Amino acid sequence: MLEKFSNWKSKAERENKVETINLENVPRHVAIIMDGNGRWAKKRGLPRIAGHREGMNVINKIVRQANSLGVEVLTLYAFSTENWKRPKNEVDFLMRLPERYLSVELPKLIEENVKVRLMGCKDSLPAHTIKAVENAIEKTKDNTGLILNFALNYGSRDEIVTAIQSIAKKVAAGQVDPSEVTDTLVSEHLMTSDLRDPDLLIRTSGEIRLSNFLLWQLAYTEFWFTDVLWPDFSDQHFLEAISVYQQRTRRYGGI
Ligand code: V07
Repeated sequence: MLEKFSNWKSKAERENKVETINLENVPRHVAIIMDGNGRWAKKRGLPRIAGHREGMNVINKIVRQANSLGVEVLTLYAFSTENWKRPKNEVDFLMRLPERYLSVELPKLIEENVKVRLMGCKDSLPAHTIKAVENAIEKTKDNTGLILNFALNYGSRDEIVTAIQSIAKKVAAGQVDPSEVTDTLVSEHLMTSDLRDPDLLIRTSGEIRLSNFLLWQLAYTEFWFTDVLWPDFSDQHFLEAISVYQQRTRRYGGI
């Protein structure tokens, strides 16, 4: 798979690829499962955390590219509720990444009109992590460009359970009739209530599963899987994903 992309690295070819993108039919919400960081490190005899660091560096160029293509929302799966099971040193390192990322990138995100958002259960996140992210949310709240939505301590079944509990309370209190529990009402109780459903899901590193990510929201989404490991993911791969998305959706008239 890597060989397949290696000949795309020349500037001319890259520009050629950009030309094949129809700017009228860019997916409005792209969600990414950024997988393969540990494997990338292992292949090089490096500790897993080196892979996470490298993976973090890839985010910038994808954010910039998504923003310039006119993508409205980019949702990145940074940490799942299952990731707590990893070794403590790895979890501690991961929990420092939002601060590290934002200490360098926040000024640029502000400048580029990007709006930072957080999706997930804040309860068990360290205070230093929440503080850094909330600062970024506050500083970018009036930005009108790309919404950069980080899924941190996110799990889709938990999200759906919480939504059901909250609806059930309203039903029990007589505020909602069971017949009023609809697709729309459920969507309104999810963490993504004010975002459209993803148009395109990308998962790197060859795993073909959802791993408890946005189960409800991905009902009609186009999926694009690649063997490329997240630290090796490039602008070219992102364009390839969008190009495939466009080929698949063209027959529906770009709706
Ligand atoms: C994390 C780097 C990317 C690859 C996937 C796992 C490791 C950026 C953030 C982040 C999160 C929130 C925020 C700003 C940045 C991040 C974690 C892991 C836990 F507001 N990368 N990254 N957070 N990785």
